[in-house]
Parts: sequence; structure tokens; C-alpha cells
Amino acid sequence: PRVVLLAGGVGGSRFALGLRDALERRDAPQATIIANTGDDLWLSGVRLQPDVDSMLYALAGVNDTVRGWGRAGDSERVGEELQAWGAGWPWFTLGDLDLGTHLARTGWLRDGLTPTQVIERLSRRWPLGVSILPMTDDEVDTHVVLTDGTRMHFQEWWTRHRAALPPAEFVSPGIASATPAPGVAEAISSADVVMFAPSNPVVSIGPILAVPGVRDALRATGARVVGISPIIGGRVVRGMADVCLTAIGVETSAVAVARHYGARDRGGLLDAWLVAEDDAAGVAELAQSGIGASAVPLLMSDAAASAAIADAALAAAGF
Ligand code: GDP
Ligand code: FO1
Ligand code: CA
Repeated sequence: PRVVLLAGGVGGSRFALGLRDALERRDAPQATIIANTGDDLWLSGVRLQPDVDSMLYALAGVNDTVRGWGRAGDSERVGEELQAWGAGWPWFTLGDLDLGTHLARTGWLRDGLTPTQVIERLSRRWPLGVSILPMTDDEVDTHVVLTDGTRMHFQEWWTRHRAALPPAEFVSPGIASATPAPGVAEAISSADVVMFAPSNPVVSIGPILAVPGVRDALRATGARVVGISPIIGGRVVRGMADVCLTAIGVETSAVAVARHYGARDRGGLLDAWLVAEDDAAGVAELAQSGIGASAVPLLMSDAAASAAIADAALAAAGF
């Protein structure tokens, strides 16, 4: 089947590894990943795309699996020098190998390539087995507006303040006039299955759905749309997605996140939803909301576990 995956960084890339494995075991594997670019930022003159890079590095097998971002075995000589100059953000680490990616990206952007073309070039270096598209070529970096009205880039709120400052709102400046990157709407339209990775519903999947045209493409596609819950037993597995959910008035539970996406036959986006076994009680509740849910192990402890989840998602879509 032709699979399209909407994904953020860590949760998205862990699932993508499993999906690739699951598809390789079937004939004609074909997957397109639509990556969140709401996390993107300019820093020290270079363009960073953290979720895109997490996906790229994980699929290439060169990611730092402990930290969850950046390159394995990276050093920080350039970063230390930038700190000495007082350049960049003291709380934001730029690894040497990672900076190589940012320099290559920024150079190509300056040459006039689009983000889509840059990601295509970056992807040529390794046999990724899937293609990565940014959700949009427009710059729509997420900002956080705090309850006291202060506004900052999402990365400052997330990495400097570790999501500890109460958010009132997440905003995506420019998103109303953004367009889906070339191939995004087409991939969704021609897919057999669309999956929502177990990614942050607010700041990873949210920005993708906010690009004008994406929601319509999802509503119109003949594909089955299957989501995987990033919430297990009322908790985020890692990270601070609960703070983001609370800010938009959604409870941190597998059921509430599914209802937030909504049932496709009731104006929402989902045909099916996978919850963890701990959340099996929610399956009946979701059936009443028009979402066909099933309970399977959802902890992505290793590639095999992620592949089993991908298999369950394919099965939920009838494959
Ligand atoms: P980020 O962009 O790096 O924050 O990563 P994503 O948005 O792609 O994914 C973050 C989400 O992944 C968090 O909300 C976690 O709850 C979820 N997550 C992390 N590990 C697991 C796991 O093993 N299983 C499931 N179901 N969700 C997970
Ligand atoms: N996360 C941190 O918590 N601290 C960092 O210093 C940091 C640096 C960094 C550099 C490049 C990159 O691609 C990602 C980086 N991240 C860092 C992760 C990232 O900011 C966030 O976890 C995600 O954007 C949230 O999805
Ligand atoms: Ca992210």
C-alpha cells in the first residue's frame, strides 16, 4: 500500500523506522513522510529544521538515540566558539556534524532551492527507503503566547524553559497564506493509508493540519486515515505534550486526543485510532464517537515494537 505518515520529531521518527520495516516485509513498499516544519528556526544565520532532521538522521541510522535529537557522537567545538562570541542561544546546543547539515541547507536555500528541494538533496546521502516532504515550503515557525502575554519562539519555550511557563496559545504566523509543499496534497489524495504518528498533537501534528489544504485533502482522500495515540495510560511517554494539550483545552488521554482529531464521518479526520492496552476501556467510548479504535501495545521500545505498531495500523486500514 501507498502510505503517507504525518509526523513530528522523536515520536514520529521512531514510528517511521517501524513503518519502514513493516512495509519492507510487504510488496511494493512506498511511504511518504510529511514532516512538521513548525519547529524550524533561524539561529546564528543558519536554518534549522529539527523535526525534519530528527526524521532524516533516524532513517539514516545516524541519530543520537539517547538525547533524541542531533547526530550520534557529535562534538561541540563550533558551538562553544559561538558561545564565546555570545552568538546564538546559550541554552541551545549546535553540534558540529549537525551544523554541517544546517550550513548545507542554508547554502542551498540561498542558492534559491526550496525547502522541499533541499530535503530531497539531503535525503540522497543515505538510502532512507522512504521520502520526506516538508508540510510546506513557507516559513511558519511556531510561537508561544504565554498567559501574561509574552511571546517567544516555540524552541525558546521548549528548550530554555522546558515548557514550564504557562502557554495561552500556540500561533503559526503566516500559516493562513501558506500552501502545502509540492506533492503533499497529491500524496494524501493518492494514498491507500494515511497515518498520524504518535507525535505531539498540538505542536507536531497541529501545524501540519493547519496548512491550508491539508485538512481538505485528508477529508477527501479515499485512503483510510489511522492515528496512533501518543498518550499511554493518561501520560505522555516522553516530553511535555501534556502542557501543550492542556493549553488547547484537550485532556491528556488517548480518548481526548482522538476526539480532538475527530471522526471522519462526523466532520473530523480519523477512521481508526490505536490506543495502548492500558487504554482499552476507551475503545467502546470512541466507537460512540464514530472512531473505530483498537488496543495494542504502543510502547516503541525498539524497532521491532515500532514495526508491530505499524503492522497494527496497516491492519486497522484493511491491509
Ligand atoms: P518531537 O517533535 O521530538 O516532540 O516528537 P513528536 O511530536 O514526533 O513525538 C512526541 C510524542 O511522542 C510525545 O507526545 C510522546 O508522548 C510520544 N511518544 C514518545 N515515545 C512514544 C512511544 O513509545 N509510544 C507512543 N505511543 N508515543 C510515544
Ligand atoms: N533540544 C533541547 O532540549 N536542547 C537543545 O539544546 C537542543 C538542540 C537542538 C539542535 C538541533 C535540533 O535539530 C534539535 C535540538 N533540540 C534540542 C531538540 C528540539 O529543539 C526539540 O526537542 C524539538 O524541536 C521538539 O520537537
Ligand atoms: Ca517537534
